[in-house]
Amino acid sequence: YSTAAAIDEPITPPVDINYTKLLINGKFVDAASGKTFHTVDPRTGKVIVDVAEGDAEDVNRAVSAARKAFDEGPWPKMTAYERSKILLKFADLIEKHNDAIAALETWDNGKPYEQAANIEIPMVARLFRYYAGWADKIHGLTVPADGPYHVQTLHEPIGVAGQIIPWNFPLLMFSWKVGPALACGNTVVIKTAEQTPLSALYVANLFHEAGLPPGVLNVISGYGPTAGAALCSHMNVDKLAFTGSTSTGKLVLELAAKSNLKPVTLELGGKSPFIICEDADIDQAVETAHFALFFNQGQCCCAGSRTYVHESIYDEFVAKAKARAASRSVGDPFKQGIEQGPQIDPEQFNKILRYIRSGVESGATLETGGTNWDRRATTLSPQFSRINNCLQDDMLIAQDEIFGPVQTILKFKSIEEVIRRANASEYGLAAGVFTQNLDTANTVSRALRAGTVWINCYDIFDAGIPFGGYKMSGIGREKGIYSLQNYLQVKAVVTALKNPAW
Ligand code: TXE
Repeated sequence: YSTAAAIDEPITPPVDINYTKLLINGKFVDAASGKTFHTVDPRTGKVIVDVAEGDAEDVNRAVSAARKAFDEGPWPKMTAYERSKILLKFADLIEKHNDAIAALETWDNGKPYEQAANIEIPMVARLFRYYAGWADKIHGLTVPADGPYHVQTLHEPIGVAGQIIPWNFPLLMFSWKVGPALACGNTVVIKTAEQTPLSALYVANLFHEAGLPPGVLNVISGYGPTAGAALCSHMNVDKLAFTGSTSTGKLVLELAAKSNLKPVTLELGGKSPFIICEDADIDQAVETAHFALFFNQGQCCCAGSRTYVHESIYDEFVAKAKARAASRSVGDPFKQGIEQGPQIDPEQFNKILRYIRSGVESGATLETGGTNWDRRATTLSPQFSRINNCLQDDMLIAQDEIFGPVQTILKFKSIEEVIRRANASEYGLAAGVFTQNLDTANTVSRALRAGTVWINCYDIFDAGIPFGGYKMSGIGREKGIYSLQNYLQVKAVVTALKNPAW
């Protein structure tokens, strides 16, 4: 992809799109309504391809298939080792198809191809291998009882898992949801985001090549209020997992409560603080804070979007951070060396521009950017705003999730003060601290109310590290051993002993 032109002459990715239908019961099928919707290239706004649009009826069909595959098997009844081998084979196939999957991801989402090919798709394979490793290590306990009883717990799959994912990391979110669910022996109906349906359909086919029985994984492309809501309300879905906005997360929880009280895990929005102390290595902190915010066009739930810098290094930090933002390479994400592609769609793009305007109107200094990088596409220049006064934490740009390349830099005086300000948010997804002082690192990481605290690093996402939010950033944890709990029921089996003496 190295001979790329500008975005008005977009590079055509070398990948055929073979999978555009819904995957139900092991077959790619049209929507019951026959409807389709466009999936669009964020670089140009042009249609890539039309995709079958699932709605409530298709969700019904998919849930029936998943129910049958769960109740009648073979998936939950297979040996755990057999399940593990299928997950491992799937990971091998992901690796084999890495470049094609990455190309689809970039085409549908606009993220840099190098990021998709070198970081995200390999992480997907890694995550499936991680959960393949768990499949045959899930077991219960024996529990001492106060009487003549033998007590054991069985850790059983919960049943049909309904999963809804967003567009910012389409396949990575697929892996975080599907990996643990399948490893535990559940069956799945997953609804992808309407902006990015392609990569999940592609890999779903690989899953069948790997030997996954029909009905175990069903993939529905479609919209939230139709297909998504139908999945949340379905009486035959035993568990829901959702990643997306906090407002939609509340709806998901409500629909689950109003139907069959299925348990729900939610991974929602954030406004994560990144605290840079006076003893930090400034150059490293500038680069890491830049990455923490601008990575993936700023479209990360855990983006370090409130950069707090100690007053003694504030001016130097701001000058360096501004220079770094101004030098960010923006353009066609298929071109080599491009760090930033277009935002996902005009809706998100306009939301970001509204926040920039609101920041300037309320007194923030816009240091660089602030314009559309390329008027033909939803590609933003990296924005960068500076807020000088501590009192201005109450500005909208310092409170709301912008979900775009807008770095907001605030000044602080003391650790106690910055801890208080960092925690004064409705969100609590992630946080970062840059310091060389062990006591400061310990104090800050223990005091922050956030699901992840990165010290002298950011956005480290190994498969074994749990991820999730405090407060309105969500319920539950994904990845690692913690995600298994989301997909298991615990059954206590109590047996009376005939001869307690033994
Ligand atoms: O999110 P939605 P949107 C934040 C970010 C972004 C904002 C809006 O701030 O600007 O949310 O993005 C499905 N019942 N995040 O509108 O609506 C939908 O089809 C069931 C943070 O894209 O939450 C998609 O599959 N499902 C975030 C998924 O929910 C419904 C990632 C996410 O869409 C539904 C994305 C309904 N009624 C956006 N309505 C993160 N935490 O990473 C929509 N959906």
